[in-house]
Amino acid sequence: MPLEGPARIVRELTSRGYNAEREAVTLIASRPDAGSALERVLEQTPDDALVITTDDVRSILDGSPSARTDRAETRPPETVSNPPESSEAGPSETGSFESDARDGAIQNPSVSTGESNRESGDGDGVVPVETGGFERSVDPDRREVAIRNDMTGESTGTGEYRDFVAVFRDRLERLGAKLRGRVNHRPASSIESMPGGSEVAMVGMVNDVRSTKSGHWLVELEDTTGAFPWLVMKDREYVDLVEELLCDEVIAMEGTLSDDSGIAFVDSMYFPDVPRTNEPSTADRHVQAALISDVHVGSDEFMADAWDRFARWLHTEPAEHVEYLLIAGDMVEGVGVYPDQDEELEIVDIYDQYDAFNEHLKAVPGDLEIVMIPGNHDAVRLAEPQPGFDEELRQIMSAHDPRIVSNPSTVELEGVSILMYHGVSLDEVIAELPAEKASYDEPHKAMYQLLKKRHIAPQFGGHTRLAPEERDYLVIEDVPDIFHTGHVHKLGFGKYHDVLAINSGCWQSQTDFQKSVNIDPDAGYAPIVDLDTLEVTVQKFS
Ligand code: D5M
Ligand code: FE
Ligand code: ZN
Repeated sequence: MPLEGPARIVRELTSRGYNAEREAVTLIASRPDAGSALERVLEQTPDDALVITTDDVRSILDGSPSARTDRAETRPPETVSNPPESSEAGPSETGSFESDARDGAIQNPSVSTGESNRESGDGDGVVPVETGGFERSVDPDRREVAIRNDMTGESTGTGEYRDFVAVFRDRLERLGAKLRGRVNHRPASSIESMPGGSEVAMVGMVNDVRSTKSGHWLVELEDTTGAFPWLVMKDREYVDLVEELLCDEVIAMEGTLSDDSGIAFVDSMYFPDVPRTNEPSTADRHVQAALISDVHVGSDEFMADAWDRFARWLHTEPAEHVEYLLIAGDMVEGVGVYPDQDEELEIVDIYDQYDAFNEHLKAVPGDLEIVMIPGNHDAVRLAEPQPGFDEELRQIMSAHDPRIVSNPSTVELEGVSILMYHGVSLDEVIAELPAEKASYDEPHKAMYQLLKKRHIAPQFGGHTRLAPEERDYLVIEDVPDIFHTGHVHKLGFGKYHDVLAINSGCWQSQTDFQKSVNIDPDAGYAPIVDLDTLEVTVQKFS
C-alpha cells in the first residue's frame, strides 16, 4: 500500500506552486518510499519550474538523464522494470470467435492468441515487459475522457418507503416520457370511466404478468393514479413480446376497452427502446479501447499467466493504438460473496486482494487511461447503483491513477459514449426469458433486452439488489454508442439498433460452483474496440 496517495501528493505539489503530469504523480505514489521520494522531488525541482514531468521524477529518483529541456510529447511505458528483451510477445495465431451478425455489423472478428513462449512473471505480480524493442508512443493530449452519471458521493437514499416511491416515480416519469409521444395515453384511473369499446392507451409499469385459464395473457399496468388490466389474446403477435416482459419495466399499450370497461384488449405494445434511426458517434482518429471485467484477483482460479500475457501484449506494437482500458467490475474475488467461497481463495484478506490487483495493474502500460467500476465481488455496497470505491481502496488501487466511478456509469472517450455496468441483472434476464432471447452463451442478447427496456435492472425485488435513490440512476436515459457489461463470465458481442453491446469474459478459470451448474467461462480474452469504426477484435491470452 503506498504511503502517500496520489491525491495527497497532488495537494502537496500544488501547495508549493507546482503542477504535475498525472503519470509523474503515479510514479511518486508507486514508490515504496513515496514520502521521501516526494521530498526529494520537491528539493531538487527548480523553484521556477511550473510543471513537474514524468521525466523530471525519473531523473531525480533514478538518476536517469533529465529531459527537462526537451519535453517530448511521448511518454515511455512506465512499468518497464526489466530491460526489454528481443522476443516476440505478440499474437501468434488467429481464429474466429462466434458473434452475433444479426445486424450484419460484426462478422468473424479475428481472435488472436497472445500466447508467448516465455514463462510468466516472478510470481509476485511484477511482470517482465517484453516489447521486442518497441516503445509505445502516445500523445495524451489527443485523448478526451468525460464521465457522466457517476453517482459516487451522491447517494441520498436511506432505504425508507418514500425512497422507493421516489425512485419508481422517477423511473416512470423518465421512461414514460419516451413513450408518451407515441400513444394517446390516459391515466389508469380515467380509463375505467371511458365508454366500453373505446380505443385507449396507457403508459405504465408492468405490475404483474399471468396467463389466464384459456391461455391468454393478463398484463397489469400501473401508473401514479392506479392500475389497469390489459389482455393479450393468445393468437395475437404480441404474445411473443409478453415473454420478454419483466416486472417493473415501463411500457405503453394500446387497445380496445371491453363492453364493461373493466379490461382492455391489446392491439399494440411499445417499449422505450433504442430508435432504429440511431446513429452512433465515432472517434476522429484510429484509437482503441480494451474492454474487460471480472479479474477476480485473490481467487485460486485467477489466471495470472493469462493476465501477464495481456499486460505484456499491451506494451507491444500491435497494441500501440490501445490507449484506454475499461474494467467493468469484480476486480477481486472478495470474501463471503457466495457460500463456501473461502475454500477457493488464494488471498483471504480483502485488502491484500486489492493490493495484489494493484500489482497486476502496474504491469499494463503507464500511459493507459483506465476507467473502472465495481461489481458484486467488490468491497462496496452490493445494492445498485454501487458507488465507486471508497478512499481507502482508491489509495490501494492507485497504479496509473485510474478513474474510479460508480456501477453503472457512462464514460465518453473521444466522443464515443460507453455505458459501463457490471451486469448482475443479466442473470435475471437470462433466467426469465426464453433461451433464444437471452442465454449465457449469448450474453449480448440479454444486453439487447436492457437496451430495449432502457433500464439497467428492470426487475425489482429479485436477484439484483437495488438501492432506492431520489433518482433512478439505472434508467438508460441517453442511448450509448457502446454498452459494456461483464459478470456472467462469457464473451459475447453484437449490435442492437447500431449500439455495440459487449459482454467481456473473465480472468478466472472455472470455479467449483460454475462446474456444478455447467457454466463454462470464457477466460483470458480481451475484446478490443476500434473507437473510430466500433469494430471489435478479440485477443486471446489463455
Ligand atoms: O458471477 C459469475 C457468474 O456465475 C454469474 O452468472 C453468477 C454465477 N454464479 C457464480 N457463483 C454463484 C453462486 N454461488 N450462486 C449463484 N450464481 C453464481 P460472479 O459475480 O463472478 O460470481
Ligand atoms: Fe465475476
Ligand atoms: Zn459478478
